[in-house]
Amino acid sequence: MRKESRVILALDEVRPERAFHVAEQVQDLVDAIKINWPLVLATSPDTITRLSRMAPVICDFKVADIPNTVSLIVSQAVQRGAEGVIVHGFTGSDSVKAAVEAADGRQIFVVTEMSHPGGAEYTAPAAESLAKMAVDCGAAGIIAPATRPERVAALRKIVGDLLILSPGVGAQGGSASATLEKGADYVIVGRSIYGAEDPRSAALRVVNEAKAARSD
Ligand code: BMP
Repeated sequence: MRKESRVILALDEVRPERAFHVAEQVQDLVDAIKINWPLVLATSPDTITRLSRMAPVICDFKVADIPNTVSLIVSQAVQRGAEGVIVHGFTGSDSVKAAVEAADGRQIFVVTEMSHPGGAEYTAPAAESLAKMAVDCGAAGIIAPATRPERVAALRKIVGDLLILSPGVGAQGGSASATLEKGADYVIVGRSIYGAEDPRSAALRVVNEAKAARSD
């Protein structure tokens, strides 16, 4: 995955034409495009391949299953052009290891503490051990909440130089600069870019904020 703007677009737009239009508008500004079930279900799995011609694609399928099923899902995503796949970690280390093996050199990201209010109920108390497990299983990185930047800082201490991708900027109230300053490598931004009247200008605003926040 590129590491230039430090901004990843979460393309949860479900109108196919609009989704591809947004992707075209911002493909050179973002380091990756993250897609989730809404767009895949509204279009087809071929969307992974189509978008991968514009930017690296992360399949946010939050895979949570037994190792065999995890492996099948990750393989399908990678064969269609995904550079990365997001999985849950509460399934246990055998499932996460199966994801890493099936990724065949592509990147696996493990969800730790989720960004929404409910994320504080079950995922927050387990976040440190999920992060440690991500390291032990050979994952490329973790997902940590931009809505609670102090948690990004705490999880950074556990994951060392693994990548931290942080959703929750904009629509969920998180700030790109605060999250990057606390140690995230990338912020993930959805609605405030794809839902904007001018997605390119909206993306540029986040990219400029990210640039100003970075120390390197
Ligand atoms: P938005 O910027 O519109 O809130 O989108 C955030 C994106 O990140 C969504 O695709 C959501 O599924 C994802 N996400 C999140 O918001 N919080 C998490 O803890 C994990 C996620 O993957």
